[in-house]
Amino acid sequence: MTRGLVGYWDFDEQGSPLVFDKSGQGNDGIINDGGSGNPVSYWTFDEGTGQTAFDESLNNNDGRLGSTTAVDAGDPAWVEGKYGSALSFDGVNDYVDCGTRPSLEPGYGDYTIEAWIKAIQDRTSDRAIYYYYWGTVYNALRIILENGAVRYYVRTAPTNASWRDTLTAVDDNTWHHIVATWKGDIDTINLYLDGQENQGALTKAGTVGNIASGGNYYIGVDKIGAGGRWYFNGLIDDVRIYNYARTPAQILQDYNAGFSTHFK
Ligand SMILES: [Ca+2]
Ligand SMILES: [Ca+2]
Repeated sequence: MTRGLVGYWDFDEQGSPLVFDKSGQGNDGIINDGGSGNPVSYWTFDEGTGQTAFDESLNNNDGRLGSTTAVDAGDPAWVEGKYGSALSFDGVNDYVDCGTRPSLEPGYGDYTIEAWIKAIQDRTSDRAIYYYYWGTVYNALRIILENGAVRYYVRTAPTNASWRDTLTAVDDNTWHHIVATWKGDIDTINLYLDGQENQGALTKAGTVGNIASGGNYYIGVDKIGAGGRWYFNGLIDDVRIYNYARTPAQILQDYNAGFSTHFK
């Protein structure tokens, strides 16, 4: 073996849940703070190869590319990402199936969905980025592109739903940081684009209740099979799920990769 530096952590991340090994050996770590602040799932898509998108959180909510663990038509492609590598979804049949995940189920509680996306222009409906459904495809929490804008939508019964769109379309083939926060106790959604609040009016039909357990999580599609058809068209990177509503200051830091100033 060649002798040299095999681990170098300078802890300069300032707010990231990860500590990066700057030796070039890839020995990155995730901070274990007892679970109060870190993501309950964190898919970096930095594998760059293979059939598994590993969850870097302590919950091991790993996702499978496509319909099987073998190479298949539903596999998104590994490409250069916002940070490291990312996954490219073809808008036709590509997705990641994250399965049934108790650690991601919010019940009545608060949560946050964050991702970097680079979307090809597509002024249609329901291009799914992150999706959880149970029972029927319409009972769901979802973050999607709707006519180019980011939409967060949650529905717990046919007449109980809340949704909100960003004011700005993001399907311009450049990287954008998108965030949706949900506060269950006050039935409120907030949307952030590139570190800043960016949202139209909140629409409510009834009051959203408990998000049932036992459903299925996907990245890049709403649901496979009957009733499912809405695939994302573009790149997705660095998807994080938190079991609380991140604050505007935390979201700005996440956008800036842990720093309070944006360098690029
Ligand atoms: Ca596959
Ligand atoms: Ca990445």
